[in-house]
Amino acid sequence: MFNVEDVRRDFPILDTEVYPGVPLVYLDSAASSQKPTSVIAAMDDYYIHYHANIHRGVHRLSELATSAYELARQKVARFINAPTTEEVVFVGNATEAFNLVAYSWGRTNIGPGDEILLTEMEHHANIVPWQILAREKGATIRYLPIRDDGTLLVERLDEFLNKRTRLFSFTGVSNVLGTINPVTELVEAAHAVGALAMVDAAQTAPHMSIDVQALNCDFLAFSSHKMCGPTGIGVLYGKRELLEAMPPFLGGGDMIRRVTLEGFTTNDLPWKFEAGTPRIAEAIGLGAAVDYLNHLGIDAVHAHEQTITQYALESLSEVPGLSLLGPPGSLHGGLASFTLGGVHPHDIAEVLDKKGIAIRAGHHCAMPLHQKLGIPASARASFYVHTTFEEVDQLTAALHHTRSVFRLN
Ligand code: C6P
Repeated sequence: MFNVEDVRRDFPILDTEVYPGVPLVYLDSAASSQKPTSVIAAMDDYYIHYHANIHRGVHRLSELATSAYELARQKVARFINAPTTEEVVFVGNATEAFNLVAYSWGRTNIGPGDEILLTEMEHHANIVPWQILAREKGATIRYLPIRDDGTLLVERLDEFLNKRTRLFSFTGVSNVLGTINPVTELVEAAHAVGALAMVDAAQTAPHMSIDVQALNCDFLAFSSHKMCGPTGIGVLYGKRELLEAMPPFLGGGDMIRRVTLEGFTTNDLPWKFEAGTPRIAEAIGLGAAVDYLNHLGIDAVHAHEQTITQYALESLSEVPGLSLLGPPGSLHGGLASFTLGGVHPHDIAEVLDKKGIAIRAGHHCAMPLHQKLGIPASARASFYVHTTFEEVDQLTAALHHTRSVFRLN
C-alpha cells in the first residue's frame, strides 16, 4: 500500500491556494484527474529534447519520437492486457472511441430492425453516437433498467437481449452512481445472443485493473485525462478481426498504405484508425501515467479508493437532508453523488468552492439517468490516489456549513 502523503508530493497542483489562504481540496478527479510530475516531465522532455513528427522522418529526432509514441502504446497494451499493440488505437478521448465504433463498425453492421442495447446509467458518450447511428439506419436502441439502489437489473437481461441485438454497450463504472457493474457477466450475456460487447472504461481504467482478454469484450474505451495522463488522448481497444474488417473512420495521412488519384489502400492496424499527425506528446504523457499507476500498483489504487469512499459514504450519510445516490459498500467506485434538501447542486458547489473544495455539480453528461432518478442534477465528490480522510472531513464539514447557509432544518 502506498503512503498518501508521499503520493500527494507527486502532484504539484495540490499545493495550490484556490483563493488567498484557501488551499485546494480537489474532489473532482472523475471529471479529470490531476497530473503527477512524472507525466508533466515526460511531455516536457519530448518537447524540449526530441519533438518531431513521427512515422515519416528518417532523421534522429523523428526516430526517437516514433519509438516513444509506440512505446506508449506497448505500455497501454500491457496495462489492459491486450494481446497485441495492433488492437490499441489512440483516439482523442473515450467519446471519440464510441464515435469511431458507431461510425465505422456501426455503419457496416447495423441495419433496419437491428437493436443496440445500452443501460439507463450511461454517459452521453455511450448514448448519442448510437442514437445518431440508429436514426440513420432505422435501428432501435433499448436500455437495460436500473434498480432503486443504482445497480443494473441484470436478471432482466433476457428480456432485452435477443437475436436482433447487434451490440451491448455499457459502462464498467457509473460516473454518477459509482456502481461497479459485473462486466464479465454482461459480456457473456451479449455473446450468448450473438451480439458484440463494448465496455465504457472511462471510470474504470483509472481505478482498477482491466484485462480485456479475461473480460473477452469486443471493444473497450477510456480517456487518458482521468487516469493521471494528459487531455487530448484516449484509447480504443478492439479485437483484431473486428478492427481489420472495419472501414477507416477518418481519412488522410498516416492511415493509408498507398494513394493514387483513383483511390487508396489502408495502412495496417492500428494506424489505419490514426489519420493525420497523431497526439505524440499526449501518448508519451499517457505512457508515463501508466508507469505511474503501475508504480503505485493499480490494486493498491483501488483499495485506497475503496477505503476513502466507504468513509465518505458513511460520513456524508450523517449530514441531515443529504441523499446519496448509488449502491452501498464495495459495489461503489471512488465517488459519492448526492442531493442536499432542496439546494441546487450548483449552489452547493459554489459554497464548497469558497472553501477551496472542488466538486462537480449538474447532470454529469448523464441526463437520461437523472430523469430516471427524478432529479434535474446532483452534486458529486470524486476521489483518487491523493485523497485523504481529512479532505473527506472537510467536505462533510462544508456540507454542514452549506445547510446553515441555506437555513435547512
Ligand atoms: N465523464 C464526468 O465528469 P471524455 O469526455 O470523452 O473524456 O469521457 C467521456 C466519458 C465516458 N464515459 C464515462 C463513464 C464518463 O464518465 C465520461 C466522462 C466526465 O463524469 C466528464 S462529463
